[in-house]
Formats: sequence, C-alpha cells, structure tokens
Amino acid sequence: MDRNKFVLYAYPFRTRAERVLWALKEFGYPYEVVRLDPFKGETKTKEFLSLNPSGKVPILTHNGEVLTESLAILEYLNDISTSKKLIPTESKAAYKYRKVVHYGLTEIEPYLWVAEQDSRSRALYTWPKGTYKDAIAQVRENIKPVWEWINASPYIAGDQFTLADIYFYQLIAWSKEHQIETPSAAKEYLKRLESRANFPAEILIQREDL
Ligand SMILES: N[C@@H](CCC(=O)N[C@@H](CS)C(=O)NCC(=O)O)C(=O)O
Repeated sequence: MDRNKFVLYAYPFRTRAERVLWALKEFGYPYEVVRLDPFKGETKTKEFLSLNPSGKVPILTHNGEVLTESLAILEYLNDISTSKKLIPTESKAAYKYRKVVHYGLTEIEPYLWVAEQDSRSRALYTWPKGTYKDAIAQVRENIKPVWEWINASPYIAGDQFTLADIYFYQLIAWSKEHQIETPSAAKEYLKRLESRANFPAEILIQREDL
C-alpha cells in the first residue's frame, strides 16, 4: 500500500465520513476508502479496535498515524495543507467559524445522533420509547439559528467557504433524512456548495428531497 495515501474507513452508507471525504478532495490529498459494516460487527473486530478502541468510524490513517474524530480530522487536514486554508485566521472570522461549528457539535449533532440510535441504528442501541420523537423535536428547534446564518451570508461562517460548510452540509443532509424541512435560502446554499469543483458527487443530497 502507498504509505503516503490517506485511508478513510467509513460505513457503507451516508455518515460523518462524508465530511472527511469532502475535505480530502478539497485539499487534493490522495486517498482510498475502506467500507466497514457495523451491523456485521466489522467495526468491532480486534483489527479495527486496535486502530480505534471506541469502535467508531470515520477514522483516517496516514503514514502509520491513526486519526479519529471527524471534525478534528478536518482541522488536521487544514493544518498540514500548505496550498489551501479553510479555517479563517483573522480573529473575528475565526470566532464566527468556531461559533457555528461548536453550535453544531453541541446543539444539533447530539440530538441527531440520539435520533439515529433510536431509528436506523436501533440494533446497536436501546433507548426508551419516545426518544426519537423528542430528539427530532429538539433538532427542529435548535436548527433555527442555522437558517438565520445561511440567510445572512453566502457561507455558514461568513463570506468565505470554510470547513464549517463541509460540516453543515452533512448536518443538514442528516437532518433532512429525519424530515427536518429546509427553507428556500438553505436550498440555495446547498446548491452553492454542490457546485464547487471538489464537491464529491457521491454525497449529493437527492434533488427530490429538496
Ligand atoms: N464524534 C465522532 C462520532 C463517530 C461516530 O459515532 N460514528 C458512527 C458512524 S457516523 C459510528 O461509528 N457508530 C458506530 C457505533 O455507534 O457503534 C466523530 O465525529 O467522528
């Protein structure tokens, strides 16, 4: 195997790995994807647990390094890039970037993840009755500021495309899978992101969903 190549371990279906995939393309790194099916125990094998003891994907390996946590991976890819930067450095713009990412990570993603565990991933988790409905209600409420940010600027953290857009594309796609409605300005935003040269066609939100 080419040691310089990044290897992305991902589920066989839509997941957080899409964030990493898009970032790899944006930065122009060579990579290959290894698909693992959690419902067949493929993320809990001895071999995989030696890479990530939490038994979670995505993980990214590179030159003998094992990287975990999708957002941290994105930021690492940005740090090592010498040709392109997708995190603002000017303090106000950097704050806006961090604000939106931290908001997604604390106020939206946890509820989507719990909803997921009480729906498609129910075979792996056990939640009390009603959890799914309550979690989705919380996503619907907490996603409102996101629609306002999208209304206010062409990209989620301001005038420039950043890693936050990669993150929010996946969060919005995920929430759409749970029937969270997307306002028209957000539909335009998604199309703007999809028209980027490095947008990975395989993560496109189906048009009929919009
Ligand atoms: N915070 C982690 C979450 C990773 C995670 O939970 N990944 C899911 C798939 S998107 C997973 O591996 N689930 C397997 C399981 O829960 O056993 C990240 O952002 O990378």
